[in-house]
Amino acid sequence: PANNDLRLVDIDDDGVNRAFREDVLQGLSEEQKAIPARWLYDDAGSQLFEDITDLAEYYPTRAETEILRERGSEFAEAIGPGRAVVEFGSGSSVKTPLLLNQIEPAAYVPLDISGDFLRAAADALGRKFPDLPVYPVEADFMRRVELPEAVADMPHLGFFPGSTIGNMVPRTAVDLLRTMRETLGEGSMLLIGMDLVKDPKVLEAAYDDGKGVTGEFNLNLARRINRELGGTIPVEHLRHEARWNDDFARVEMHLVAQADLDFEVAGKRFTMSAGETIHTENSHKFTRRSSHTLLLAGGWTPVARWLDSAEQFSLILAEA
Ligand code: AVI
Repeated sequence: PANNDLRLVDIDDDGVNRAFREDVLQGLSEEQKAIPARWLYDDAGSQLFEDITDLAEYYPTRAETEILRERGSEFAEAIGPGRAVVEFGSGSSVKTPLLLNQIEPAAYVPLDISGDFLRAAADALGRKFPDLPVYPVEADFMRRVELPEAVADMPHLGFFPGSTIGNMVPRTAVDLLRTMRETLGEGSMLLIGMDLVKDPKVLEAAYDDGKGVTGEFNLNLARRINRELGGTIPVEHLRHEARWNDDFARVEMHLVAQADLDFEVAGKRFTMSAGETIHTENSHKFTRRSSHTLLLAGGWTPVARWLDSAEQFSLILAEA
């Protein structure tokens, strides 16, 4: 149930990440073992995710970038000039300049929980757009954020690309959309990427690529547990699996035990029978209707929707 929640990072006295340990111990104790997907992103995991975005099978990044490149004049028309663009989780993305280039923004406010990412993103943007005021804010965007005074009176555009919303279960996604609405305020707009339901073969390939990069990304979580929590998980006996769950319209990542396993984490003993899995990620996929329903439940009214030429991915503009 707590799977795919994003919360503040919390380091205790002995340098162990307390929230990580609690999530892992709790998650491994459940009937269906499950660990929240946010723990996939340590340094190694973040690098592996960057590598995933270049893979032939992983279409979402290319599809969304195509929309941003090709449909800019339509965005500009629908959004209008003079907005402060507030990016939720500003990573190191190439997508932001594509948007900023088109819409004549008044300011750019990258929000990120990681100060390092934030400074890197702000510096890169500052070089590309020397005349654009940039106000980085180090914050957990799962909670309401106080925007900088300088942009308080401007109309806001939230930007949440990548279909990251799909990594949350609907209840958490709705909470986040409502929180974003509180952060951005009346009269604001939101431009959000949402990946589309499609042939399960295409989806499973996107999450189980031929080079095994996604497998490494998933297995890195078990390695991280061993590294940071004194774990003895026999990683060589786990296999990466991507599964389409049609009832919930999501791709799930699992680590499947290849034998009966017996291991320790943070001094506690766990067992897995051969074939049993640890569920490590959900990536929900949307239809036109399900994306609109989710946005409406979160307090946003969809006003425009763009797809890439292969109709694999959607970017939706909504208003508060
Ligand atoms: C970050 N997020 C949108 C990616 C996705 O597609 O759900 C994470 C990912 N997991 C495996 N491949 C990519």
